[in-house]
Amino acid sequence: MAGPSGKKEKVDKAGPSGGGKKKKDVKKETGLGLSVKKDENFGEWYSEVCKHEMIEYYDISGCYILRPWSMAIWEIMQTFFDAEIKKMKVKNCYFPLFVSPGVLEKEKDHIEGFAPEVAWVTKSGKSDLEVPIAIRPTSETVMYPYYSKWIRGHRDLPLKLNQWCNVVRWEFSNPTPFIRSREFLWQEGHTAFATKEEADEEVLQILELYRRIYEEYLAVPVVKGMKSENEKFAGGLYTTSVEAFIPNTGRGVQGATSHCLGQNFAKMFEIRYEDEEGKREMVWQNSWAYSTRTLGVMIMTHGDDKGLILPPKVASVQVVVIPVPYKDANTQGIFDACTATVSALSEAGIRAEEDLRDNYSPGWKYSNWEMKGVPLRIEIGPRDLENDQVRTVRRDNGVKEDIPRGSLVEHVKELLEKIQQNMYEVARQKREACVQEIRTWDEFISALNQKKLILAPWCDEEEVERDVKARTKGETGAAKTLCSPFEQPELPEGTLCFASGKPAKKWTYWGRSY
Ligand code: 87F
Repeated sequence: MAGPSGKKEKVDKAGPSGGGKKKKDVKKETGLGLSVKKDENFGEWYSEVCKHEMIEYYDISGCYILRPWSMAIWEIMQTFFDAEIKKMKVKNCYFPLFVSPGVLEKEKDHIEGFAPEVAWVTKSGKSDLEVPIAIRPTSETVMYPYYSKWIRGHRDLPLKLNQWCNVVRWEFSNPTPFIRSREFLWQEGHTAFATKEEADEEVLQILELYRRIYEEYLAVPVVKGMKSENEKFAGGLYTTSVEAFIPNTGRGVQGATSHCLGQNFAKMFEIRYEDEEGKREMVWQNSWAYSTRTLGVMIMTHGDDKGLILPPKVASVQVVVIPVPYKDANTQGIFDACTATVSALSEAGIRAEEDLRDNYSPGWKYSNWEMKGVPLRIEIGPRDLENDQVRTVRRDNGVKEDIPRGSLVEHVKELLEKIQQNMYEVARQKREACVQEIRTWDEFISALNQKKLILAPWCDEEEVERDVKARTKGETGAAKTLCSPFEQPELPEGTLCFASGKPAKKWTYWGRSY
């Protein structure tokens, strides 16, 4: 069989993942196919899927190479989000990677819990630096001294800046590509307003953009809601988030956060302005971020035993066109039809590529592009040429169709939209099937053991959340609040908190999390 090393041997028509061979054997012979199933060993499955060809592991633990296949997805999301925040008059900028110890100290109270994760530069060459320099884990302390300098009068407000950058957090708990890495890419928005009302409004506008990234681009359903006092950013006033859920592991995952910082940082960094009457007032601030974690959530949500499945809106290759020549067929005619098909699709703005490599069989190519998650495959063989048609094969559900070349572009556009829609709908149904409403502690524990996404009536007391954490502590991590959804089910009078027995104030999602 032909492996990626490129020997010119043919595989059977069903391709390396078919043909009745066991998966393990196939992998050994061809380097194709996954050695584990998503349901059997999720961790190993995830790691294998990522390696085709989203990331490459690096020789420093917790650091990963983002290969073009994943970087292209990041760039598509970036293009969307960047345009949206520009409509909101947010401007891009770039602040340095390094933080002087002085300003980091200033934020002491809030940084305290985070301190072990801060990485420091202590040497240049062989000599010690006189003063060690921190690498940004986030940029509040880098940026806000300059906000203090730049904001003078009410005409300097609002100040709305964003930067696309990397940050470093020296995590010690088990690193996972995209989900928990020591260096990652993100955007961080930092804004300052004269009034709390303006800040409040922006928090939700940004959160809605995060929802759209997940639901419209990555086809991943999320819940918008409010973080608990325990789980909010300690330096801020309140934290909103979008929360996703991974059914296979039964874990919630914080998708992105949009914080209202209130005036805490304004006090610390003396960010004040003179209002119309000449009074000195403190600004109201927000900060918000989403990171390359988004890709991990997308991979975990959609991938299957054949590999990745990419939503059409973010796939750098939406359609792959593969020639299927038979021995005596008009090979050149088939190749030309493939090239013409790619041209027609490209001209219509569809991201299409042909795979004309002659050292791989069609079956091998099918498996290879399935592994990489390309949403739609087009096959062109002798019979298609004869009938002036192409065969389409959907990655999300395997459905095959013969379509006339005359209506190729409309048809493919329609199919890509259907795939996007279906991927979201399937993911939503899988998540819905995991949601469990509970009312008592026993129901809570039983739902937790069944890997459910738990919706529970809660008294909203910090002490009670700490207690739940302590009582559920185990090898797989403690349960905590994910968020209180903005869309609240009705809470009948007299409903009691599942954990404390006190009157419940709200419905809150609970679970183990990443
Ligand atoms: C790790 C080390 C040092 C998170 C850290 O969410 C500091 C921190 O401040 C830290 N991990 N955080 C909170 C980040 C808050 C906030 N920053 C701007 C955001 C959005 C973007």
